[in-house]
Amino acid sequence: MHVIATAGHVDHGKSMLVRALTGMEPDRWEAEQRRGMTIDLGFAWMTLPAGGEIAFVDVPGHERFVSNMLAGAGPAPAVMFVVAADEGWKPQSAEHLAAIDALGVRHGILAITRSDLADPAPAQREAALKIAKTSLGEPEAVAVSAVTGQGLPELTAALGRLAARLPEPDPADGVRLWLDRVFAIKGSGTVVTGTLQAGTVRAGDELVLTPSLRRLRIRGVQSLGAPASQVSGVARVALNLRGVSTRELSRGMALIQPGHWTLTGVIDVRLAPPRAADGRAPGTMRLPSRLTVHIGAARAVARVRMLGGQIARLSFDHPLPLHIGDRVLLRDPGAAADRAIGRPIFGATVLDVSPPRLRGNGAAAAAERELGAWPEPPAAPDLLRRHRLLRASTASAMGLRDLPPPVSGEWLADPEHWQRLRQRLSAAVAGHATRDPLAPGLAVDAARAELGLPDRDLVGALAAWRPGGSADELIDASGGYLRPHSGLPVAVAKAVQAVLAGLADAPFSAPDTEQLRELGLDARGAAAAERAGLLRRLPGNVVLAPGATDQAAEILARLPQPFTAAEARQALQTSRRVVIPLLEWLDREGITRRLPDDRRVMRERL
Ligand SMILES: Nc1nc2c(ncn2[C@@H]2O[C@H](COP(=O)(O)OP(=O)(O)OP(=O)(O)O)[C@@H](O)[C@H]2O)c(=O)[nH]1
Ligand SMILES: [Mg+2]
Repeated sequence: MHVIATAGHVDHGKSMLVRALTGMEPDRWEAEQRRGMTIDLGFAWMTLPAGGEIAFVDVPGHERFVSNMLAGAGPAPAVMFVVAADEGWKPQSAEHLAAIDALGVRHGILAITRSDLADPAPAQREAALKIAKTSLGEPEAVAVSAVTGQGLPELTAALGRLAARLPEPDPADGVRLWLDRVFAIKGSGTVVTGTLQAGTVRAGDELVLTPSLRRLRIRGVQSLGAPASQVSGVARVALNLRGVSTRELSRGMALIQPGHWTLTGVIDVRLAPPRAADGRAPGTMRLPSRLTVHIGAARAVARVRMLGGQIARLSFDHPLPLHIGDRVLLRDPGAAADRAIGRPIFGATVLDVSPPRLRGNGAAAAAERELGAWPEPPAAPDLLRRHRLLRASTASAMGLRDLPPPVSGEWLADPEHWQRLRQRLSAAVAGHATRDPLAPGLAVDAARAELGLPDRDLVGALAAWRPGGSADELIDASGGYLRPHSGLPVAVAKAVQAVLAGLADAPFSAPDTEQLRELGLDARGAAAAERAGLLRRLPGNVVLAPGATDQAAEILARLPQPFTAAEARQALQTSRRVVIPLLEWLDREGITRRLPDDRRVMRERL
């Protein structure tokens, strides 16, 4: 199925043309029929000769009902633009075209109606010139008369060609159904309708209503008046909802598939110049501080903050379910209508649905510089550069696709930021090890806090990440601590940490062979640890922290000289088993000197 919205000035024959094509009455209200004027959206559909259906969303042309027009055109992927042969281009022709351009609609058809009343050529020429400057480009044009039937077969054929060109959205996409009608049916309860742009709705599915975030179950699905077990976009759909009354629902609310959308009250956008209006090139655009923003069938009041150039930050009076890349329409309903172009209308592309707060001087200008350089639509790498770290689920809900592989669990990282974080972590770990070599390492939670990371798992992932550079950047992590890489097998490194932890408070109480075995450090492991500079080994299976010998020398230097081995043992609060090899090592290193009576003096004191 295809959905096409009508557009065009009041009384130019939109509804009558839809009626002629479909045999259905789009003006549903008694008041509409009495006044011969469309007030609200109308719905009718036809079957193409080649098969397939076109559902029309017929909009009002009167300037008082532009809001209703936008609710109908907003979610429609294509438009049937109507200009009356006898009246030609009129203010709402211009206003509707500006809206279609602002919405970025690329597919359409130009119908020159009431061709029985005047030569359609001048109206067609003028309309084609105006339309050519917009997103619609050069649509097929057909002259018709709903009264005589002239041109209707040609229009039907052209609609078939248009339908064949329309892109097929992904039925697996997340559902966002903008409600455009809400009513009750005796016996089945509450029904809502809308233009489903993509994704699939099924009876039994649960959707989330925005902005209340209430979960609602679909009791039944209908499309074009017939029940269906499921319908994929693009389609007109009617959903029978369970457990909700019509009073709680209104046009502009949306039913969304949970997890697929970001409900946001603040967005950053790039404004598109209003080409349809006058073709003037934009500099820095000037906008009023309050505008009405339209998307789908919704509208909200937006506060506008220009960040510079064509980049603006919009804050809504109520949140909307949006994706990056969504196109929104902005207008100033209070502005005096320009005679030629109606009220000004702007299109804008959503660049960010959860923009960071702008803190301090220059933040707006910096944001403008960054966002101004983004492609349209922006992609995952652009958003990651701005947000640095994003959960994959958050990125999907933002509407990003082709996500890079996560750095840890759900986390995606900007590559440059990740590299910087890794450097900061290396520095923090190395710094900690130098300041406190006897400690088991930098605690993971301390590292998380120091780097301002949102998740402690990221610390482990950073530590394990191998930057392209040299091996001395490697970090060992175990037991909740980070240390500069020792090159030791994990088990040995762990045992060494346990030994060093035991020595932290009593640096000369070296564990004995039995204790070493219990801690899991054998002679080979100890030798490797010594080579890695993590331990000092002395004869007799004595292991100490690397700094222990210096520490011993300091303590011994404070003793009355010369001193005996027993005095040294007392001063160091250790045993003969440790003090004898320690003194012999100090002798060999030339730090102490052994006298003939077996006492020792510090060399410097000699
Ligand atoms: N002669 C002639 N009159 C037409 C034709 N199409 C529409 N009309 C007349 O034009 C008037 C307006 O037609 P509508 O179809 O209601 O126009 P509309 O564009 O839907 O108007 P709004 O919905 O109010 O914007 C009616 O009086 C129709 O009879 C046509 O092809 N030929
Ligand atoms: Mg009408």
